[in-house]
Order: sequence, then C-alpha cells, then structure tokens
Amino acid sequence: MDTLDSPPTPTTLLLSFSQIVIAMETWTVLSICLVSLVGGAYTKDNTWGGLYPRESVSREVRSLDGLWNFRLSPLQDPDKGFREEWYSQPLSKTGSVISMAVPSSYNDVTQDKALRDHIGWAWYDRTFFVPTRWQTDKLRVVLRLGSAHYNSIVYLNGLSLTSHEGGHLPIMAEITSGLVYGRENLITVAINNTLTPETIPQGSITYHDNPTRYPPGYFTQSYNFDFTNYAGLHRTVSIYTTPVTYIDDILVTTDINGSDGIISYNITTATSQMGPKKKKQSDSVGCSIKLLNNDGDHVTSAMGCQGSIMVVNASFWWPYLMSDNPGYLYTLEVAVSDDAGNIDQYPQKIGIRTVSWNSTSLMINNEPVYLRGCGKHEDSDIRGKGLDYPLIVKDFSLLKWLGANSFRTSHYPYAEEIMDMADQEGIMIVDECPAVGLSGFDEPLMNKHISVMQELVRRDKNRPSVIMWSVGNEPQSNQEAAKDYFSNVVNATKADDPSRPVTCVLSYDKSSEHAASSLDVILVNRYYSWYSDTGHLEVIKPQTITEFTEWHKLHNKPVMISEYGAGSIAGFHMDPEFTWTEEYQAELMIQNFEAFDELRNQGFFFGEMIWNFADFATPQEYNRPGACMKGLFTRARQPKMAGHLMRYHYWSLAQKLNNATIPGDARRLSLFYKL
Ligand code: GCB
Repeated sequence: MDTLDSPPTPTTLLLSFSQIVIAMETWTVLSICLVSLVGGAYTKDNTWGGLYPRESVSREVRSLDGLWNFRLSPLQDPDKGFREEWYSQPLSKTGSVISMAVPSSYNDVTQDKALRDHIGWAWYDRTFFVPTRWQTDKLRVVLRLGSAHYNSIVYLNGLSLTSHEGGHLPIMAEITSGLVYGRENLITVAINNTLTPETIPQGSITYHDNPTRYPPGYFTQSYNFDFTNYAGLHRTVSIYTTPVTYIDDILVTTDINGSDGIISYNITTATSQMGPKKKKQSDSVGCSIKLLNNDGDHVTSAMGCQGSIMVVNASFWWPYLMSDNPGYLYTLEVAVSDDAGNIDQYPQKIGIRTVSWNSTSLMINNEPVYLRGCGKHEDSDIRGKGLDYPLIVKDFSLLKWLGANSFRTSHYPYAEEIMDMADQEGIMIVDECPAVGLSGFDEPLMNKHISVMQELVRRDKNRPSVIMWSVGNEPQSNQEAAKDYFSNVVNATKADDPSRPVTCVLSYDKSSEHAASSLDVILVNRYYSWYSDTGHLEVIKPQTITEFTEWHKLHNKPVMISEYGAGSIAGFHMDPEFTWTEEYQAELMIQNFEAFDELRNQGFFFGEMIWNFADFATPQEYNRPGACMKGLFTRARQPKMAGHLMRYHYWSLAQKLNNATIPGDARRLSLFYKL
C-alpha cells in the first residue's frame, strides 16, 4: 500500500474534510514547487518485493536507528505541522523538540502524560550523510522503515516521498534521485495513530461536545481490542544500496521426496527508472543461484531466473524438539546481472520443508504436528512495541525453556528480526494480520484487508517457520456479511500463497459463525471458567470437550484452541484457588490440559495455545490493572506458577509425542502441581 504522492486518507487525519482538501492541495502544489527546485521528481515505486535489507557484495546497508528529533501536533490543531510545513526544514526550527528513540513506541519513554495518551500526528526527523561514492558508483538507494504505526507520511529533503497506511509492515521507497550526495540529508516522518471504522484494526473517535461535562474540543479514542495502541517508529529504519538492475523479489517453495529436497525458485528483477544510468541499460538479465548449507559450504548451483533444484539427502527444516537439528537453514545466494555490467547479489535464507493438512491433521514433512504454544504480543516496559534485541533473545529462550514449539503473532505481523529467530530456532508461526475484532464487513474494508494480507504474504512468504496465515482474530463473524467477506479475503490469500493453510481465529458459537466455512483449519478462542462460569473450574472439561468435538463434526477440519487462560497477579496466592490468584490460573490450565488430552485422543485436535505468553499493557480501565494479566510470565519475563506448570506440561507432551527428554528440574517442579 505504498504510494508516492498520494495523500493520507481523510479518516485518519483527524481533520475536517475541507481542511484535508486544503492540506492536500497545499501539499501537492508544494511538492511540485520543491521538486522543480531540486531538479528531481519522485516516481511511483510500489512494486517492491519483500526482501529484508541485507548486505552482500553488491549491497550496503546503513542503519538510521538512534535518537531522532520529535514533536507532537497539538491535539486541537492536528494539521498544524502540514500547514506550517514542518517537513520543509529541520523540526527543531519549527518549535521545541525532544529526543526520541528509534525503534520504540513514543508513548512510555518520558514522564509526559500528554505524549503517552496522544491521539493524532507525531513528527520525527533526523539527518543522515550519504557518501559521494554512492553517486559515482551509480547505485540505486532505497529507504526502508520496518513499521510505523498507524498512518505515515515520509518526506525526504522537504519533499513528500511516500505514505503508508497500517502499522506492522514495511514501508519502502527508492530515494536515489532525491538524495544530496556528499552532504547531510533530512528525513521527516509524520505518524498518526488514529483508528477509525475504516482502518485495520478499527477504532473510533468520540467527540464529547457537552460543555457542561467536557472541556471544549474534547475527544477520546476507543478500539475493539485490549492491548495498548502503541505508536511510533516501531522498527528499524535503514537505507541500502543496490545496483541499478537489481533483485526485486525471490519466491522460494520447497518439497520433499524421500530424503531429498526440491527447491523451486522464481527471481524477479527490475531496473531503476529513477537511478543514474550506468552505461546502456538492457532488458536482458541473467540469474544464477548457489545453494550453501548452514556451514556455508557449497551444495549445488543453477542458472536461470526460475527453476528447481534437487538437494540429495537434504537436511529438512524441522520444528523445535521434533529433530536433533531443528530450524535447519540453507542460504540461496541469488545473483543477477545485466549486459551493462550491473551485478546484484542477495543471500536468501530458506528451509526445506512441506506443510500439508487434511480433515484431521496439520503436517510438517508429512508428519502430524501438535502445536504447543502461546499467543504473544510485541510488548515491553518503556519500549512499548519497539523492536528490542535483548527481548527477542529472552522470549525465544523462554519459549524453548517452556518446551513450546509455536506461537501466533497475535494480533499483527511481528518484526522480521523476530521471524528470523523463529526460522532459525524451529518455532512454528501462525502469522496473523492486524485485523483484530473487525466488524462492518463492507467492500472498501475487504479490499484494504486483502491488500494487508498481500503485504504480509509478500514479506513472509519464504519463511519456513510460517506454517499458516491468520486473516484475523475474533471478527464479529456472527454478522451475515462475514460469510462473503471472509471467503473473499481467504481466497485472495490462497491465490497469493497456495502452499499454506489459511485460517481466522474465531470466537462466536459455531451455530452463529459465518467465517468458518472458508477456512482450512479451525482455530477457536475459549475462556471457560473465566469469561463464562467464572470461578467454576469444574465446567471446563465437559464444555471444552463437547464444543471442540462439535466444531470438528460440523466442518470436518482439524481444530485447535488458540486462546484459553485466566488472569493472575504475580505473588497473589490463595488455597483453595480463587480468581486472580496464581493457583486459579494454574488449576484452570490443569483442567484444560485434561480436556485437550481427551480431544487429542479423538484424532482431530492439533494444538493448544495459551493466552498469553506474558502480561502485556492495556489501556486504562476498571477490569484490568494496567495490563492483561494472563501471562505465564510477568511483563518483565519472570515465570509465574503458570510458567513452571506449562514447562512441565509442554515438555511432557514433547516426550510423549516427539520422544524428547524432560529436563530434570521441570520434572521435579511438577510435584508441586499435583501432576
Ligand atoms: C481475547 C482476545 C485477546 C484478549 C483476550 C483477553 O479473546 O483475542 O486479544 O487479550 O481475549 O484477555 O480478554
């Protein structure tokens, strides 16, 4: 959904329509004037592939992470920055700025409540140096922002460069002709966190215009999900170079035949129309590939921009605890060259594995898998949803400590750096788009939803860890319009990627549910003894067994539970167990485990994911103390009783189903939990 020179959508600007028209007109006129001043016009480049910026002999990557300048647009004057053209000069010249960490959410890094609770536009800028060498070497230069939540407009040296709707997915634009070489360049990003019924996810703004109860112009934002709507430049920002003729995208699919692997690849190339011309450009581009094993040794090579190669006696990609060597990755070194002498190379990590499914099971490499996992969030203290390497390492270390083999990227796509870890550690991913709690299924929303899925598939298609696409979480799919809506979104996703099952996480009763019939596998969230029959743990087993058996009978598809759980306040204990205590959370889990064992024995139940891996931040409300407390771990990633219990449970399953050996301390701890 990247567009150059396309204005942000009115609904996300928090401006009146007439203000938007004026802003758009000013913006366009201004762009035209400034373009002629610097002598270069930006052209549309929204056909980019999903390749993460990686260095190679032909590519250089420079990080723009660090401390940026930052200021907010006033709540009551959201278009001030556009009207005063804050992007046309350093932000510090437009008013007072503060330093802002990138990547990070901006909400929790200061003591300022207005910043934490801001609704509307926030502005970032920084300068960066570009060497003259890049110009003399006639390189194409690309800017990439890992994600900016929710709506963003990017300016380079005072000109509008690109805009993007939606957080959690990358924004890219070629900047070759807009750069000043051998000098400092200015990048400015305006970000708006406003959610409306037309955004994905949805939200709404309420204007409280009763002067006896609220101050003038008072408005609030609400949304149909419980996690904090953190905002900002959440992921890494970088610029990178490629030759003028470059690898635009690589699609890899894999198959297995006995002990051999088959890798099919399709390389898309492009030639920059904006970049400096190096000699004579040519249409004739040649591709070659080289396959390296994970020690970097050469395995095989081939010529051609598409084709298949056979890997004799391949090392397959297996999930964690299903093999002694899980997460085995090869590197496909792709090279393209044109007859003007441009050569581009890109190292693409791949795993050789298959995903298949039938009416009862999900299989990796033809072996049924049972998902032992968690719903998660990108969430931590101070950083909010900002990418944080220590947190990535800690979370994967905890997942493996638990004996988990999977998680769902609830409720939006996670950072590519997290996905890299999943690939390499053998953690299976249900890859979810940001469509959480959708309602009002009209055509414009559907088209936007389909585009978001396309962006997600484009980004993550080559990842062996991704075993399933989830087009959303808990839509209001009891509405009849959900039937056609989801059938269209699912079919569009399958057209983009027929190799993986497509699902949507459901919450309505099967009798009133309209999305289920289009899904390949059924994922259901259920909170027995928490949101229903609170305090009555004895109902969990009969209710869970009955319900999930019926889902399978009705749809003849594999079924799993994608959320269950209870809130617990770390350190709060009572015996007998009582809601919100660690004991209650643990006992609720034990009741669920017994139900899951029975369901698994029936042959159609293919996984369990507890809600949630860790406690996470929520907006201010009276039923949650600043966080959703259903974590196995606290927000600081320390285990509750539930974490220890889950460690024993998941390792026991791994022993039973995958012949894994339960670590000694996990076995000892089980004695505390009546297991
Ligand atoms: C759900 C949602 C999840 C919430 C959870 C809860 O069904 O999918 O996002 O956090 O319930 O704790 O209420």
